Amino acid sequence: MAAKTKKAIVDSKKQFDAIAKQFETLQILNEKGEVVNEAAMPDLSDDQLKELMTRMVYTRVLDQRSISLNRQGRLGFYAPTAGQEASQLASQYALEKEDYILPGYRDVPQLIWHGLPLYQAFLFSRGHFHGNQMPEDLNALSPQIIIGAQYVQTAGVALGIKKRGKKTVAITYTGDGGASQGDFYEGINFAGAYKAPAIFVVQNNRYAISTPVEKQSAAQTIAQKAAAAGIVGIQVDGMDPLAVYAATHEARERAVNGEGPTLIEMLTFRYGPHTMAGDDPTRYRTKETETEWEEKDPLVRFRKYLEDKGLWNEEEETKVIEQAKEDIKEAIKKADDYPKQKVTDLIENMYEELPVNLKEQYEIYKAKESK
Ligand SMILES: Cc1ncc(C[n+]2csc(CCOP(=O)(O)OP(=O)(O)O)c2C)c(N)n1
Repeated sequence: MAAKTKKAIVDSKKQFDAIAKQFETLQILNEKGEVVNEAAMPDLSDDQLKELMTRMVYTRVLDQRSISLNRQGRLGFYAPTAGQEASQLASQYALEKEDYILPGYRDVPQLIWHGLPLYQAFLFSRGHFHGNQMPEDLNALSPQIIIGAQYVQTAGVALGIKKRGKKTVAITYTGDGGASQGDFYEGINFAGAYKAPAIFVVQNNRYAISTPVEKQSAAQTIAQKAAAAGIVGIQVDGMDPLAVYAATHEARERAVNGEGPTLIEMLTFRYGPHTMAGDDPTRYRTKETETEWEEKDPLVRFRKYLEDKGLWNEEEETKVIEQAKEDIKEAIKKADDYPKQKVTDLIENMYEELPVNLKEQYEIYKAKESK
């Protein structure tokens, strides 16, 4: 006899709705540049607000120039950043100099603003080992290419910081695709278990190359994945520099106060292709989607906000653009003048002690290079 239908033990709709409610998007500055959440407003001086705008404008120019340098064959690997300036730069701006950054391949701007000289960023793009040699006073690892790996490394770096009793944090960045990787879960879980001072950022730009985020996961938000690791999770409007700054600043405070890691999902968009290696975004997203996101542009809304406060104008912006162009010209020249990478450099930088087969090859190249 068939059992009588009972009321379901789990009300799945109720459960999903409750989760969605907990992870509502934080926004402070709307698309028109109006403050919509005064209570969450971060404590930034006028000079700091202008500095953040300066960095975003400068980085947009750097992106445009990097794309054309790549097309001229003067750069190698390049992952465009336009659209992601708020999520990248306002989060970095909430850090202190001693904090560690563990970036992904698209996160070169955060490294630059944390202290990586521009010419080294260009050498990184060219696959030169010097582009991966972080300056002594720069607490950062070079950009990770293996999707998600930086999450596990960040848990380790953050645990190291904790064991040394330092009041600093380790921050890492991945994309929405990265949040499907095993390393993502291992990293947030480990850091959560040890209450390590880590900030895990997911820049949800809606596509992992051509795969839309909806196909990556059944979860309604990426932020909610924090709950399974027992850590704080928050979703922010990643096109809003003030929301990004506020969420990262608060996550940093929590981390240095011994309250453990935070997972921050930033809703953003990359305007360009995934990389300059040849994907064609028109094959996986519509013009309407692109326009919809361009209307959320972080520079446009922040410019409007600052202009209304009398802190920004066209002249100011032109100055930043000209400065960026000049710096880029100088840096690319410095990268061009830097000694070419030798095969022996590559081998020396890979191994502390060479395996026998490489020892032989190393000697052969050493002899060739000395001619
Ligand atoms: C472990 C691993 N698998 C696959 C790849 C190839 N790959 C490079 S980028 C990418 C998509 C990543 O998308 P997402 O995490 O959303 O980051 P985004 O580039 O959009 O910032 C993939 C699959 C890789 N680099 N590493």
